[in-house]
Amino acid sequence: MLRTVLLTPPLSPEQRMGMLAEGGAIMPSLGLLYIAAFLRKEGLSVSILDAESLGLDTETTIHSIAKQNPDILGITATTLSIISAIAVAQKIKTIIPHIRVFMGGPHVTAMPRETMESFQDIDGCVLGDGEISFARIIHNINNGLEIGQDIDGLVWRKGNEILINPKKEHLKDLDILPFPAWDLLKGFPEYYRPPFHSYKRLPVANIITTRGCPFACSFCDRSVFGNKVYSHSVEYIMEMVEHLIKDFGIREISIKDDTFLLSPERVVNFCRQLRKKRLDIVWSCNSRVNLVNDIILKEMKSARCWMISYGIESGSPQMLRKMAKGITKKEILDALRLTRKHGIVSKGFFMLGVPGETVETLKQTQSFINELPLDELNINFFTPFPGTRLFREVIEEGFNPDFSRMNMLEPVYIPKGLTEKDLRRYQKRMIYSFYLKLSKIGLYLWRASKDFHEFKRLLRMGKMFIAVISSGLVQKTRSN
Ligand code: B12
Ligand code: SF4
Repeated sequence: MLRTVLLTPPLSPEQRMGMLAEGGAIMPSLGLLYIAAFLRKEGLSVSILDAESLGLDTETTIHSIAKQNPDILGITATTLSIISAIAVAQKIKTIIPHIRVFMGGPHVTAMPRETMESFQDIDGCVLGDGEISFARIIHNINNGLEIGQDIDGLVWRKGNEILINPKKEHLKDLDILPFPAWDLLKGFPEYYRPPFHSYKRLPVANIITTRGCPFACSFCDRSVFGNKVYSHSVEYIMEMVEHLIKDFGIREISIKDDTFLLSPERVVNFCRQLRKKRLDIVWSCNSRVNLVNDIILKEMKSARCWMISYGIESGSPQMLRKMAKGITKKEILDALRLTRKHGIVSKGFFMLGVPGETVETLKQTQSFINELPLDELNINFFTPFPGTRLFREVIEEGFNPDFSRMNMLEPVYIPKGLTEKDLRRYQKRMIYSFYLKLSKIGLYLWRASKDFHEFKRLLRMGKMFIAVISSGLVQKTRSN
């Protein structure tokens, strides 16, 4: 039987998280876990090498793959990891010449032809969700058929030609998928954790309950799942959570959906099921500010949701329009007030340096941040990812992307009239003026005195903050 290895490419914590490397996330790729589970269900032989999380370098990664002598290598790649992914593909082919290398994930879904044209060692790129297409590719190879025959969403080679089978449709019924194959991950769950400030209790598992996002923020890469939303049923999610608790001892869930709160009925049902089953689990999720209200937040709080991360992005209405966020400053304020009223921690994601940003708009963001009843702050730099509207815009302006720096902590794009120093200076000011306030410190101490897990979380934050201040630089991470 053909053997397949699924790989996250090597990427050092410094490349991913800059100076916050030590407290950065070590999270498995759910994409690969879903694919592995699906291949296994199809009777195929598969293993996972999470080189990124294991902290392997390219050489050790190649050695580990070669030891397994696979016939097929499937690599997941973001824009940040594409260069590393290609390095592995090139080297492994010199050691196992018959191996077929396929890639999937956000970067190649956005730039398949360019990737295939530039790198001959890649046999194919799978567009969008990969479970069914990848299983079919392997069956085709097994049966001696052309690899691209009848495969939806595959870019492949036929002789010297690159052929594109467009992605016609996404997987609609997510419940046909077996649960992600966490059991194939070496060291799960002990070895894995979200960034230092984003969990209360270990071990944590990240899960996805929906795929797709109907909104169209101009900086956001939604190439993989598109703008239609497909969901797992609440029954599926409950079973998956119970499986995580029972088989892996998971005590916290980090819900990574783009828009978990899109369907209020579904969220309320989820919260009620969690309560009814009395599962010992706390959880957090991401949301847009215009998807919360009193009723939803009350349900979430009573189902032990402890943190919501909101994409706020800017305090300048002009920048919010440029980002096509579709939210107003009033909606932001209302959402944060309500979140605080219900005793849920709020984290705000901000993004500096979108085209059109000026000192004036940066100042607006800074003063807005200080007005907000917000508990935590994540400030990143705008990064033009392929597949986004703003990527096309800045490429036309002459922007030359260096993918290996695109971790959102490096200001890779500098808007006209600003300098890198300006962006870093405002980032630093915003973070300092936000955290170093007596009222904020008082709030943290009060919360810490009520909850031991919150105390430990705030201690981790405090330690990291002091480390960052003492090194004189401030950079923050973004998890969505
Ligand atoms: C959770 C998450 C993280 C977690 C965990 C990452 C991980 N290992 O999955 C952490 C916090 C570590 C993280 C870090 C980063 N992330 Co992130 N992350 C996400 C998020 C919210 C969910 C990922 C997920 O679980 N998706 C669900 C699974 C089922 O989908 P999937 O992984 O895409 O896999 C499917 C397909 O892509 C395809 N597929 C994927 N790989 C392969 C491989 C093969 C061989 C095949 C055939 C198919 C295939 O099939 C899979 C199953 O259908 C996504 C947004 C999103 N909605 O996906 C952003 C997202 C992936 N992250 C993004 C970014 C920018 C980053 C960071 C650079 C910055 C940051 N935010 O910290 C770093 C980079 C880390 C890296 N390794 O390169 C961008 C990537 C854009 C781009 N073009 O690169 C996204 C798309 C968010 C966005 N819209 O901008 N991230
Ligand atoms: S930023 Fe969030 S809401 Fe906007 S398009 Fe991306 S996933 Fe959707």
